Amino acid sequence: MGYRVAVVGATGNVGREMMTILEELNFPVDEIHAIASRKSKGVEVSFGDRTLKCQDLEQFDFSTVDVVLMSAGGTVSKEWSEKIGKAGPIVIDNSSVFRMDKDVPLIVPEVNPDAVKDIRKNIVANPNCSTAQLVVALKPLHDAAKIKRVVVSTYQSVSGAGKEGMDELWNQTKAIYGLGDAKPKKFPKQIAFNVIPFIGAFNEDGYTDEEAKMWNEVHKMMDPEIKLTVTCVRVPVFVGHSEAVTVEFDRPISVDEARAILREAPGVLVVDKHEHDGYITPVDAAGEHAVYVSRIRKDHTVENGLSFWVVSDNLRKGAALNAVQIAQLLDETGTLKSSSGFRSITV
Ligand code: 2RA
Repeated sequence: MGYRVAVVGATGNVGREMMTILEELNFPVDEIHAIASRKSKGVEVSFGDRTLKCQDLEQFDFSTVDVVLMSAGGTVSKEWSEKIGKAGPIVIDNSSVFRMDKDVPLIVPEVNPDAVKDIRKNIVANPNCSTAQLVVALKPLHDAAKIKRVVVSTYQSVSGAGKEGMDELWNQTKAIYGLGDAKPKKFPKQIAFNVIPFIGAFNEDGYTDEEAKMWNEVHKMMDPEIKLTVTCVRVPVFVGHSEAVTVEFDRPISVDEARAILREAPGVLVVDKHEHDGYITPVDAAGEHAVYVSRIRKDHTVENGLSFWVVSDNLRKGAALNAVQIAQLLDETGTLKSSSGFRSITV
């Protein structure tokens, strides 16, 4: 018994990864539809060894599917996700539009799977890429020793800004050596051979909305009492977000204890030795499923503090993989209606 699945935004970075991961994780698919805007109608995308032609979002009858993985940007989600949810399927929405909606659970399956009980309008939100990997690492530690405060600096790859972001890094890198136009378009400043301490838009308090997303989403999924301060930085890396994280706990927790907790934690791989094969970079994490934790060490400046380095593939755990894992969670909990029309009771 499988499901009728639609992927909206199927030609984008994340949409393509969603197709790949549905296959990789053997999600029970009876039917699959690649959906995109009218201008991409007929564009071919791969699903395993099959080639699918994109169908037009405006023309597609969403009452014929059971689950929709949505990654077509905030404007499309705002217009379409609720309408699609009302037509019957559960929408797993990768935009920020519904993340703070009290009637929409925001889920990372390793962190707050029970939130599936809170689906009220057939939408589940997928968190921001930089939050997803952070909470996978923080949650098991918070369960062991309450987290009081977190300081995070992100090093976010250009693929977080979509294909245009990747093209800009590639073209600028070539242009700087004389092969074309190096003027920034997608990013506010030159990204090749540079770093930009700005992602998203400025808020009134001087933080960016990307930074605010991180504390809001951690509060919703984990604990509103945790204090977070965040600096989000774009770096000239194609795939893989990294985060330098410092955590203050309410009781002493040793490096060895933290390492042991993280080694057992779902979704986490600890790679932490004091040698050059003993820590992970975004290049190592690209194409992988895990959230890697390296460089765990004591923060000598506070009473109960640890610092560490968290890296993950932002297109995977930060987006497509988490969305497919949410679909698996919906399946495992009997929340999803299958193509036979059967819907078991939500846990
Ligand atoms: C970025 N957070 O990296 C975005 C993607 N969700 O730009």
